[in-house]
Amino acid sequence: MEVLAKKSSSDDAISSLNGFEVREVLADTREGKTMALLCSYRGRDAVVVVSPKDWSESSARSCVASGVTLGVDEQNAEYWQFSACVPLATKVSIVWPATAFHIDKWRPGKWVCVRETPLMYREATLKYVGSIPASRNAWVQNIFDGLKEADRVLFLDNNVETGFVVVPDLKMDMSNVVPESVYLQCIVRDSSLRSVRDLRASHLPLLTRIRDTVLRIGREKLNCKSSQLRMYFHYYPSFWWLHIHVVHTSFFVPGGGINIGKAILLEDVSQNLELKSDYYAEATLVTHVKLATPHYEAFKKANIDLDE
Ligand code: M7G
Repeated sequence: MEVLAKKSSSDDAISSLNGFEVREVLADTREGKTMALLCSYRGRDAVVVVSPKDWSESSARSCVASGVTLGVDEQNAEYWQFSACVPLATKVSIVWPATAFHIDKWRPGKWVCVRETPLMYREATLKYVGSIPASRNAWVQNIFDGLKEADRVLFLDNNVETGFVVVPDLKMDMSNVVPESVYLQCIVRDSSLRSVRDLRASHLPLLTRIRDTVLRIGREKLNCKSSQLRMYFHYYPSFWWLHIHVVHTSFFVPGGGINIGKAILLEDVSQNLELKSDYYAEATLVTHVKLATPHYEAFKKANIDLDE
């Protein structure tokens, strides 16, 4: 596990955007108020994701209170139009050094539907998953080892078989925690569980305990009712270490994270496992994959025609 743990040294610490040079706009999702920029920083690639934190009554009030300089765009009788540069609280997420995996995640591309049979899973997906470097999951190991995000952890049970951690997702704005901003990750301790494909009826007690624990944390610590929290797996996930997304029903999830063919509700998974222990080992799962990514290439390599 030592190999996985990755800590940034103080030399690597990023404390300002000085030195970041924008090379390309990777994604422009105005709907989600997010821009992803490919930058160079100290000779290496960086993905910088910028999104305004909030546009609310208090931001409008502080805009007026700031006494900001106004340049007249247009004036007609008593009607005045201005452009102004107002300071806007902004969430900045940086991946540095960024690999092709991080850059491709943001770059727009074409997606194809995959009707994944168990055979396709074995021949293509598992081979792709086997090729992912262990370092991709370093951030998860760091959380379990208490090296990172320790002060944010809401629940931790380190039991190797039955444990899990509940922690705010990177997408959650921690500077303004209201029920509507709740986005948590619940990650199981057992790293041999990679996705829903690995789940069997024997995992039902774990899933039930996760559900009960998360709903209790929601109620007691985050002021969320059970009816306001959606819990779901991704298939395919980006990180193949089994985790459950826990998201408030009013949270705008960017990047299609709650699309059909991607999100599978925890409750649905539990019911299917109750009906058939190997449901997720045997089922054809309909999902999608982005063209020209290593996962897509694994299907090509296995001579599987995706009819794109
Ligand atoms: P996923 O289903 O594997 O992929 O979810 P997705 O990114 O396509 O949804 C992984 C989830 O983990 C995402 O919601 C990420 O925002 C979240 N996440 C990723 N990283 C690297 C971290 C991290 O370092 N800390 C926390 N707390 N969450 C992370």
